[in-house]
Amino acid sequence: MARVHTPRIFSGIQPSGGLTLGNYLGALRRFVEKQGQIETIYCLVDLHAITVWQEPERLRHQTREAAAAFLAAGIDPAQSVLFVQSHVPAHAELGWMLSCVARVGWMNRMTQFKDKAGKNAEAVSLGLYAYPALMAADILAYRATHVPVGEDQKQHVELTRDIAAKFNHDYGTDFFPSPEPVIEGAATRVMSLRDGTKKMSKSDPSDASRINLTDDADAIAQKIRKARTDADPLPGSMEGLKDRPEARNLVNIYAALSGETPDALLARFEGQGFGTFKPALADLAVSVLEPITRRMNELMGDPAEIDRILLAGAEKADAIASPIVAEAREIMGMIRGPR
Ligand code: ATP
Ligand code: LTN
Repeated sequence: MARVHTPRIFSGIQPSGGLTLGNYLGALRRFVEKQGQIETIYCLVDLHAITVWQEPERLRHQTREAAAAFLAAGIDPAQSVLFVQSHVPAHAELGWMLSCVARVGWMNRMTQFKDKAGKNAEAVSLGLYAYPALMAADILAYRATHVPVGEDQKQHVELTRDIAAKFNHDYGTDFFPSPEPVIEGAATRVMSLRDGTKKMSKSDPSDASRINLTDDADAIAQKIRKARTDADPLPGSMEGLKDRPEARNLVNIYAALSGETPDALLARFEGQGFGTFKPALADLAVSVLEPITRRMNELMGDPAEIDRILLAGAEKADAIASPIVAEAREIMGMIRGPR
Protein backbone atom coordinates (compact mmCIF):
# COMPACT_ATOMS: atom_id res chain seq x y z
CA MET A 1 0.00 0.00 0.00
CA ALA A 2 1.30 3.43 -0.90
CA ARG A 3 2.57 5.55 1.95
CA VAL A 4 0.18 8.25 3.20
CA HIS A 5 2.05 11.51 3.76
CA THR A 6 1.07 13.76 6.65
CA PRO A 7 -0.39 17.05 5.35
CA ARG A 8 2.16 19.82 5.66
CA ILE A 9 2.51 23.23 4.01
CA PHE A 10 5.80 24.68 2.82
CA SER A 11 6.33 27.92 0.93
CA GLY A 12 9.05 30.48 0.38
CA ILE A 13 9.63 34.07 -0.64
CA GLN A 14 12.90 35.45 -1.96
CA PRO A 15 14.45 38.34 -0.02
CA SER A 16 15.56 39.79 -3.37
CA GLY A 17 13.95 43.17 -2.65
CA GLY A 18 11.20 44.65 -0.54
CA LEU A 19 7.96 42.66 -0.61
CA THR A 20 5.17 43.94 -2.83
CA LEU A 21 1.39 43.97 -2.81
CA GLY A 22 1.67 41.00 -5.22
CA ASN A 23 3.64 39.00 -2.67
CA TYR A 24 1.16 40.00 0.03
CA LEU A 25 -2.03 39.09 -1.84
CA GLY A 26 -0.63 36.15 -3.80
CA ALA A 27 1.37 34.57 -0.99
CA LEU A 28 1.82 36.13 2.44
CA ARG A 29 -1.82 36.76 3.28
CA ARG A 30 -2.65 33.21 2.29
CA PHE A 31 0.22 31.84 4.40
CA VAL A 32 -1.42 33.50 7.40
CA GLU A 33 -4.83 32.01 6.54
CA LYS A 34 -3.40 28.48 6.55
CA GLN A 35 -1.90 28.87 9.99
CA GLY A 36 -3.55 26.75 12.63
CA GLN A 37 -5.36 24.58 10.05
CA ILE A 38 -2.33 22.48 9.14
CA GLU A 39 1.40 22.41 9.95
CA THR A 40 2.96 25.46 8.23
CA ILE A 41 6.62 26.03 7.36
CA TYR A 42 7.68 29.31 5.74
CA CYS A 43 11.12 30.15 4.47
CA LEU A 44 13.04 33.24 3.35
CA VAL A 45 14.90 31.74 0.44
CA ASP A 46 18.17 33.66 0.40
CA LEU A 47 19.97 30.91 -1.55
CA HIS A 48 17.44 31.54 -4.31
CA ALA A 49 17.92 35.30 -4.10
CA ILE A 50 21.66 35.01 -4.85
CA THR A 51 20.97 33.40 -8.23
CA VAL A 52 21.10 37.03 -9.35
CA TRP A 53 23.55 39.58 -7.92
CA GLN A 54 22.67 40.82 -4.44
CA GLU A 55 24.68 43.48 -2.70
CA PRO A 56 25.63 41.74 0.61
CA GLU A 57 24.56 44.48 3.05
CA ARG A 58 21.29 44.93 1.20
CA LEU A 59 20.59 41.22 1.17
CA ARG A 60 20.97 41.11 4.95
CA HIS A 61 18.63 44.08 5.32
CA GLN A 62 16.08 42.66 2.89
CA THR A 63 16.08 39.29 4.65
CA ARG A 64 15.30 40.89 8.01
CA GLU A 65 12.74 43.17 6.40
CA ALA A 66 11.00 40.21 4.75
CA ALA A 67 10.93 38.46 8.13
CA ALA A 68 9.38 41.61 9.62
CA ALA A 69 6.77 41.56 6.84
CA PHE A 70 5.84 37.96 7.65
CA LEU A 71 5.50 38.75 11.35
CA ALA A 72 3.62 42.01 10.73
CA ALA A 73 1.20 40.26 8.37
CA GLY A 74 0.34 37.78 11.12
CA ILE A 75 2.75 34.85 10.92
CA ASP A 76 3.06 33.64 14.51
CA PRO A 77 6.36 31.89 15.27
CA ALA A 78 4.53 29.76 17.85
CA GLN A 79 2.22 28.40 15.14
CA SER A 80 4.45 28.40 12.04
CA VAL A 81 8.10 27.62 11.48
CA LEU A 82 9.67 30.80 10.04
CA PHE A 83 13.34 30.64 9.07
CA VAL A 84 16.09 31.51 6.60
CA GLN A 85 16.97 28.91 3.96
CA SER A 86 20.77 29.20 4.29
CA HIS A 87 20.55 28.43 8.04
CA VAL A 88 19.41 24.88 7.29
CA PRO A 89 22.02 22.92 5.31
CA ALA A 90 19.47 20.30 4.20
CA HIS A 91 18.27 22.65 1.45
CA ALA A 92 21.57 23.00 -0.39
CA GLU A 93 22.41 19.36 0.17
CA LEU A 94 19.15 17.92 -1.10
CA GLY A 95 19.24 20.54 -3.86
CA TRP A 96 22.40 18.94 -5.20
CA MET A 97 21.01 15.43 -4.85
CA LEU A 98 17.83 16.37 -6.73
CA SER A 99 19.79 18.18 -9.44
CA CYS A 100 21.18 14.72 -10.20
CA VAL A 101 17.62 13.40 -10.55
CA ALA A 102 16.16 16.27 -12.60
CA ARG A 103 16.87 16.34 -16.35
CA VAL A 104 18.33 19.23 -18.32
CA GLY A 105 15.41 19.02 -20.74
CA TRP A 106 13.00 19.69 -17.86
CA MET A 107 14.90 22.83 -16.85
CA ASN A 108 14.86 24.05 -20.44
CA ARG A 109 11.08 24.25 -20.33
CA MET A 110 10.92 26.59 -17.32
CA THR A 111 9.32 29.85 -18.41
CA GLN A 112 10.60 31.84 -15.40
CA PHE A 113 14.17 31.06 -16.44
CA LYS A 114 13.46 32.15 -20.00
CA ASP A 115 11.88 35.40 -18.75
CA LYS A 116 14.65 36.18 -16.28
CA ALA A 117 17.53 35.22 -18.56
CA GLY A 118 16.06 37.03 -21.58
CA LYS A 119 18.45 37.26 -24.51
CA ASN A 120 21.41 36.83 -22.21
CA ALA A 121 20.98 33.15 -21.32
CA GLU A 122 24.71 32.37 -21.71
CA ALA A 123 25.75 34.99 -19.19
CA VAL A 124 23.39 34.27 -16.28
CA SER A 125 24.52 32.23 -13.28
CA LEU A 126 24.40 28.45 -13.32
CA GLY A 127 22.36 28.77 -10.11
CA LEU A 128 19.57 30.63 -11.92
CA TYR A 129 19.26 27.70 -14.31
CA ALA A 130 19.35 25.07 -11.54
CA TYR A 131 17.02 27.10 -9.29
CA PRO A 132 13.96 24.80 -9.71
CA ALA A 133 15.93 21.80 -8.36
CA LEU A 134 16.71 23.82 -5.22
CA MET A 135 13.05 24.79 -4.95
CA ALA A 136 12.10 21.11 -5.20
CA ALA A 137 14.56 20.41 -2.37
CA ASP A 138 13.00 23.16 -0.22
CA ILE A 139 9.64 21.45 -0.48
CA LEU A 140 10.77 17.83 -0.35
CA ALA A 141 13.22 18.28 2.56
CA TYR A 142 10.04 18.59 4.65
CA ARG A 143 8.05 16.11 2.62
CA ALA A 144 5.50 18.91 2.27
CA THR A 145 2.21 18.01 0.62
CA HIS A 146 0.83 21.49 -0.17
CA VAL A 147 2.57 24.58 -1.53
CA PRO A 148 0.63 27.88 -1.53
CA VAL A 149 2.04 30.09 -4.30
CA GLY A 150 1.06 32.70 -6.88
CA GLU A 151 0.21 31.61 -10.42
CA ASP A 152 3.78 32.18 -11.68
CA GLN A 153 5.16 29.35 -9.51
CA LYS A 154 2.77 26.64 -10.69
CA GLN A 155 5.25 25.27 -13.21
CA HIS A 156 7.98 24.97 -10.58
CA VAL A 157 5.73 23.04 -8.20
CA GLU A 158 4.73 20.74 -11.05
CA LEU A 159 8.41 20.17 -11.77
CA THR A 160 8.87 19.28 -8.09
CA ARG A 161 6.22 16.59 -8.57
CA ASP A 162 8.13 15.24 -11.57
CA ILE A 163 11.39 15.20 -9.61
CA ALA A 164 9.73 13.43 -6.65
CA ALA A 165 8.17 10.86 -9.00
CA LYS A 166 11.47 10.16 -10.75
CA PHE A 167 13.30 9.78 -7.44
CA ASN A 168 10.61 7.41 -6.16
CA HIS A 169 10.64 5.46 -9.42
CA ASP A 170 14.44 5.24 -9.81
CA TYR A 171 14.96 4.07 -6.24
CA GLY A 172 11.82 1.93 -6.00
CA THR A 173 10.37 3.86 -3.07
CA ASP A 174 7.44 6.05 -2.09
CA PHE A 175 9.60 8.24 0.10
CA PHE A 176 8.63 11.63 -1.34
CA PRO A 177 5.05 12.91 -1.60
CA SER A 178 3.70 14.55 -4.74
CA PRO A 179 3.19 18.12 -3.49
CA GLU A 180 0.27 20.13 -4.79
CA PRO A 181 0.36 23.79 -5.73
CA VAL A 182 -2.37 25.71 -3.90
CA ILE A 183 -3.35 28.73 -5.99
CA GLU A 184 -6.43 30.47 -4.64
CA GLY A 185 -8.17 33.84 -4.44
CA ALA A 186 -8.78 36.90 -6.62
CA ALA A 187 -5.12 37.92 -6.74
CA THR A 188 -3.05 34.94 -7.79
CA ARG A 189 -1.39 37.17 -10.39
CA VAL A 190 -1.21 40.87 -9.52
CA MET A 191 0.06 42.82 -12.52
CA SER A 192 2.43 45.78 -12.78
CA LEU A 193 0.81 49.21 -12.36
CA ARG A 194 2.70 50.40 -15.44
CA ASP A 195 2.03 47.46 -17.76
CA GLY A 196 -1.00 45.20 -17.36
CA THR A 197 0.70 42.34 -19.19
CA LYS A 198 3.64 42.07 -16.76
CA LYS A 199 3.60 40.59 -13.25
CA MET A 200 4.09 43.03 -10.37
CA SER A 201 7.56 42.13 -9.15
CA LYS A 202 9.91 43.27 -6.42
CA SER A 203 12.81 43.22 -8.86
CA ASP A 204 11.18 45.39 -11.57
CA PRO A 205 13.47 48.39 -12.15
CA SER A 206 10.49 50.77 -12.01
CA ASP A 207 9.37 51.51 -8.44
CA ALA A 208 6.15 53.01 -9.86
CA SER A 209 5.23 49.54 -11.17
CA ARG A 210 4.58 48.16 -7.70
CA ILE A 211 3.25 48.93 -4.25
CA ASN A 212 5.85 48.04 -1.64
CA LEU A 213 4.85 46.95 1.86
CA THR A 214 7.11 49.77 3.07
CA ASP A 215 5.32 52.49 1.04
CA ASP A 216 3.54 55.16 3.08
CA ALA A 217 -0.03 56.32 2.45
CA ASP A 218 1.05 59.14 0.12
CA ALA A 219 3.24 56.88 -2.00
CA ILE A 220 0.44 54.31 -2.30
CA ALA A 221 -2.11 56.96 -3.31
CA GLN A 222 0.27 58.49 -5.83
CA LYS A 223 1.18 55.16 -7.45
CA ILE A 224 -2.48 54.20 -7.78
CA ARG A 225 -3.36 57.64 -9.19
CA LYS A 226 -0.62 57.25 -11.80
CA ALA A 227 -1.35 53.60 -12.57
CA ARG A 228 -1.92 53.03 -16.26
CA THR A 229 -5.59 52.70 -17.21
CA ASP A 230 -7.88 53.67 -20.07
CA ALA A 231 -10.51 56.36 -20.47
CA ASP A 232 -13.58 54.10 -20.54
CA PRO A 233 -15.99 53.78 -17.63
CA LEU A 234 -16.15 50.51 -15.71
CA PRO A 235 -18.52 47.82 -17.04
CA GLY A 236 -21.00 45.91 -14.89
CA SER A 237 -19.09 42.61 -14.93
CA MET A 238 -15.62 41.12 -15.52
CA GLU A 239 -16.70 39.92 -18.95
CA GLY A 240 -16.47 43.58 -20.11
CA LEU A 241 -12.81 43.83 -19.01
CA LYS A 242 -11.53 41.01 -21.23
CA ASP A 243 -9.39 43.30 -23.37
CA ARG A 244 -8.54 45.85 -20.68
CA PRO A 245 -5.71 44.25 -18.67
CA GLU A 246 -4.81 47.36 -16.64
CA ALA A 247 -8.43 47.98 -15.61
CA ARG A 248 -8.88 44.30 -14.83
CA ASN A 249 -5.81 44.34 -12.62
CA LEU A 250 -7.04 47.27 -10.51
CA VAL A 251 -10.45 45.63 -10.12
CA ASN A 252 -8.86 42.35 -9.05
CA ILE A 253 -6.65 44.14 -6.54
CA TYR A 254 -9.65 45.97 -5.10
CA ALA A 255 -11.65 42.73 -4.85
CA ALA A 256 -8.77 40.88 -3.20
CA LEU A 257 -8.33 43.66 -0.66
CA SER A 258 -12.04 44.03 0.14
CA GLY A 259 -12.91 40.33 0.01
CA GLU A 260 -15.69 40.89 -2.56
CA THR A 261 -15.93 39.05 -5.86
CA PRO A 262 -14.80 41.17 -8.84
CA ASP A 263 -18.31 40.94 -10.31
CA ALA A 264 -19.98 42.15 -7.10
CA LEU A 265 -17.53 45.04 -7.03
CA LEU A 266 -18.25 46.00 -10.64
CA ALA A 267 -21.97 45.92 -9.96
CA ARG A 268 -21.29 48.75 -7.47
CA PHE A 269 -18.94 50.73 -9.72
CA GLU A 270 -20.70 50.20 -13.07
CA GLY A 271 -20.56 53.32 -15.25
CA GLN A 272 -18.01 55.10 -13.06
CA GLY A 273 -14.60 56.19 -14.33
CA PHE A 274 -11.16 55.78 -12.80
CA GLY A 275 -11.45 59.28 -11.34
CA THR A 276 -13.80 57.73 -8.78
CA PHE A 277 -12.43 54.20 -8.66
CA LYS A 278 -8.76 55.02 -8.07
CA PRO A 279 -9.21 57.15 -4.92
CA ALA A 280 -11.51 54.46 -3.47
CA LEU A 281 -8.87 51.82 -4.23
CA ALA A 282 -6.12 53.96 -2.71
CA ASP A 283 -8.12 54.43 0.52
CA LEU A 284 -8.78 50.71 0.73
CA ALA A 285 -5.13 49.78 0.04
CA VAL A 286 -3.91 52.21 2.69
CA SER A 287 -6.39 50.91 5.26
CA VAL A 288 -5.19 47.33 4.73
CA LEU A 289 -1.46 48.02 4.38
CA GLU A 290 -0.89 50.82 6.88
CA PRO A 291 -1.13 48.64 10.03
CA ILE A 292 1.24 46.11 8.46
CA THR A 293 3.78 48.78 7.49
CA ARG A 294 3.58 50.33 10.95
CA ARG A 295 4.23 46.97 12.63
CA MET A 296 7.08 46.22 10.21
CA ASN A 297 8.74 49.50 11.14
CA GLU A 298 8.43 48.69 14.84
CA LEU A 299 9.93 45.24 14.33
CA MET A 300 12.79 46.65 12.24
CA GLY A 301 13.66 48.80 15.27
CA ASP A 302 14.89 45.62 17.00
CA PRO A 303 16.78 43.53 14.44
CA ALA A 304 18.33 41.34 17.19
CA GLU A 305 14.83 40.14 18.10
CA ILE A 306 14.13 39.28 14.44
CA ASP A 307 17.38 37.30 14.33
CA ARG A 308 16.40 35.43 17.50
CA ILE A 309 13.05 34.45 16.01
CA LEU A 310 14.72 33.29 12.78
CA LEU A 311 17.37 31.24 14.59
CA ALA A 312 14.74 29.51 16.72
CA GLY A 313 12.81 28.79 13.50
CA ALA A 314 15.93 27.36 11.87
CA GLU A 315 16.40 24.91 14.74
CA LYS A 316 12.86 23.63 14.33
CA ALA A 317 13.23 23.41 10.55
CA ASP A 318 16.55 21.60 10.84
CA ALA A 319 15.05 19.05 13.24
CA ILE A 320 12.48 18.13 10.57
CA ALA A 321 14.62 18.34 7.43
CA SER A 322 17.88 16.81 8.57
CA PRO A 323 16.53 13.25 9.24
CA ILE A 324 14.57 13.34 5.97
CA VAL A 325 17.68 14.21 3.96
CA ALA A 326 19.70 11.60 5.87
CA GLU A 327 17.15 8.99 4.82
CA ALA A 328 17.24 10.22 1.21
CA ARG A 329 21.05 9.84 1.24
CA GLU A 330 20.69 6.30 2.44
CA ILE A 331 18.09 5.51 -0.23
CA MET A 332 20.57 6.82 -2.83
CA GLY A 333 23.30 4.54 -1.58
CA MET A 334 25.55 6.75 0.49
CA ILE A 335 27.19 5.17 3.53
CA ARG A 336 25.68 6.43 6.75
CA GLY A 337 27.72 9.38 7.99
CA PRO A 338 28.01 11.29 11.24
CA ARG A 339 24.66 13.11 10.77
P1 ATP B 1 11.36 38.54 -8.10
O1 ATP B 1 10.88 39.77 -8.76
O2 ATP B 1 12.65 38.72 -7.36
O3 ATP B 1 11.32 37.34 -8.98
P2 ATP B 1 8.79 38.23 -6.94
O4 ATP B 1 8.25 39.53 -6.50
O5 ATP B 1 8.27 37.63 -8.18
O6 ATP B 1 10.35 38.27 -6.95
P3 ATP B 1 9.00 35.84 -5.29
O7 ATP B 1 9.83 35.87 -4.09
O8 ATP B 1 9.59 35.21 -6.49
O9 ATP B 1 8.52 37.30 -5.70
O10 ATP B 1 7.61 35.19 -4.95
C1 ATP B 1 7.13 34.89 -3.65
C2 ATP B 1 5.68 34.47 -3.73
O11 ATP B 1 4.87 35.57 -4.14
C3 ATP B 1 5.42 33.36 -4.75
O12 ATP B 1 4.45 32.47 -4.23
C4 ATP B 1 4.88 34.10 -5.93
O13 ATP B 1 4.03 33.30 -6.73
C5 ATP B 1 4.09 35.21 -5.27
N1 ATP B 1 4.01 36.38 -6.14
C6 ATP B 1 5.04 37.13 -6.60
N2 ATP B 1 4.60 38.12 -7.36
C7 ATP B 1 3.25 37.99 -7.43
C8 ATP B 1 2.21 38.72 -8.09
N3 ATP B 1 2.50 39.76 -8.84
N4 ATP B 1 0.94 38.30 -7.93
C9 ATP B 1 0.64 37.23 -7.16
N5 ATP B 1 1.57 36.50 -6.51
C10 ATP B 1 2.86 36.87 -6.63
N1 LTN C 1 10.69 30.10 -6.56
C1 LTN C 1 9.80 30.86 -5.70
C2 LTN C 1 10.33 31.02 -4.32
C3 LTN C 1 10.51 29.69 -3.70
C4 LTN C 1 9.49 28.81 -3.25
C5 LTN C 1 10.17 27.67 -2.74
C6 LTN C 1 8.10 28.86 -3.24
C7 LTN C 1 11.69 29.07 -3.47
N2 LTN C 1 11.50 27.87 -2.89
C8 LTN C 1 9.47 26.57 -2.24
C9 LTN C 1 7.41 27.75 -2.73
C10 LTN C 1 8.10 26.64 -2.24
C11 LTN C 1 9.61 32.20 -6.35
O1 LTN C 1 10.38 32.64 -7.13
N3 LTN C 1 8.55 32.83 -6.03
